[in-house]
Amino acid sequence: QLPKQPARDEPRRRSEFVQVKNPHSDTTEENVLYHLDLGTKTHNLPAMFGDIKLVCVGSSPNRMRAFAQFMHKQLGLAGTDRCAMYRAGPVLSISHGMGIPSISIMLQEELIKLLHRAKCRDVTIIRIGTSGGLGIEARSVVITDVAVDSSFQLVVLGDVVVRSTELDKDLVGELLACSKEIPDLPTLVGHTMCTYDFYKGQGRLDRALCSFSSGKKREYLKRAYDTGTRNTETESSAFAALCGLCGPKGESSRGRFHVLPAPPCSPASPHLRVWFGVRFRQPESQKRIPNDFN
Ligand code: R2B
Repeated sequence: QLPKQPARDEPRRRSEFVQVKNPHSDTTEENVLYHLDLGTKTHNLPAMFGDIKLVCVGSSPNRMRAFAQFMHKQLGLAGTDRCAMYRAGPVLSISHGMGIPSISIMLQEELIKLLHRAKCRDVTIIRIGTSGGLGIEARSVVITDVAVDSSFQLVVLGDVVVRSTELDKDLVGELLACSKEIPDLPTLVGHTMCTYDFYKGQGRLDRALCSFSSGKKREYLKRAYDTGTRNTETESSAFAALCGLCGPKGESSRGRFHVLPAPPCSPASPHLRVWFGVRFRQPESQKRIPNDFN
């Protein structure tokens, strides 16, 4: 059984704009997005980014550059903009580093503010990443329906707050439908377990210091599998919670989704359809050592 998900914080306004939940934002004269090298006084954000519809985030800068180049070609665009992020027409491709602290800084404090300040509408945000599969065929794509950890807790000024980490069901369904159009790409929907640490959090034995047995590891991963978890990584809960809170569009697209370890697409939007056509194949040399419980 899944740990019970908390209710969403509050009913959201049916707005298609990306929202920030910050009572101080209207009184802040200037927003500096330090890690993106952008600011509201130095850049005309609506002119630069107001037409963005799809944001793809992932930990590796190289992967996000490759993805932006692919989209650039697919969309038949002439020029590229590039800073710490890559832009191909209505698609932004941004790396977020590894782990919750890193993705939280990029996503919450900067990307969401950027989309809000740029007055973007109808934006979909997708995380493309690698992950460890649990009891599934190697190289499968897992479309995350919910990100789980022991409980998604954030400490804000010393207080613990709990956020929902459910992702958008409609989009999950659309992605799955699109995956069927691509031969030889095993794709499934499952829960993604987000851990604070790639090694001990995911029961890995190939560590510098290891205090648990392989039996204990197997028992732990089997327990995760039994709750519906099909892969593990280190960013999804922050991703899901932040997108859920700031989703640009009422019900249908507020949750967004998150795909691991390779991307798919959706019949609903042309951008998603193109995106789904992309197939990142992990080179043999980068193949992960399976971390399975069998
Ligand atoms: C999966 O892969 C990376 C660690 O190698 C990290 O970003 C993650 O969650």
